[in-house]
Amino acid sequence: MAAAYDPENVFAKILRGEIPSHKVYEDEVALAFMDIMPRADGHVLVIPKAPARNLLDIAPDALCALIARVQHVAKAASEAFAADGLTLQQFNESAGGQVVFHLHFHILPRIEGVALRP
Ligand code: DGP
Repeated sequence: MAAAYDPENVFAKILRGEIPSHKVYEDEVALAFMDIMPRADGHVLVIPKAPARNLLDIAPDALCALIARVQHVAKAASEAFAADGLTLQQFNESAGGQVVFHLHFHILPRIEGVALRP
């Protein structure tokens, strides 16, 4: 899991404004935007503004700052979508299910009895 960060990944392009996104939260640490292939209503991605390929590629203090933003956005998404629960997902490297190689957390508001879309 030691591959280098590629600044041409799609989320880096979103951060630079080269690709449009539906932003729902932004500060100096993080950006949150709607997933283009939502697996639940209100499926949001939270990414750090600083380059980090995955969970193992970020300093612990930066991760603490980022996870605070994840919690903030998760609360807002849960309220906005009247969720009964919440699923948080985070994938690392191809073997771990990661497709875009800029660290991100999936926030998936959940409704009782409603499965995630594939
Ligand atoms: P993964 O790396 O497996 O966590 O999946 C990447 C996620 O990013 C997937 O749910 C789809 C989403 N995604 C990929 N490209 C774009 C994009 O250009 N815009 C947005 N908003 N989401 C994207």
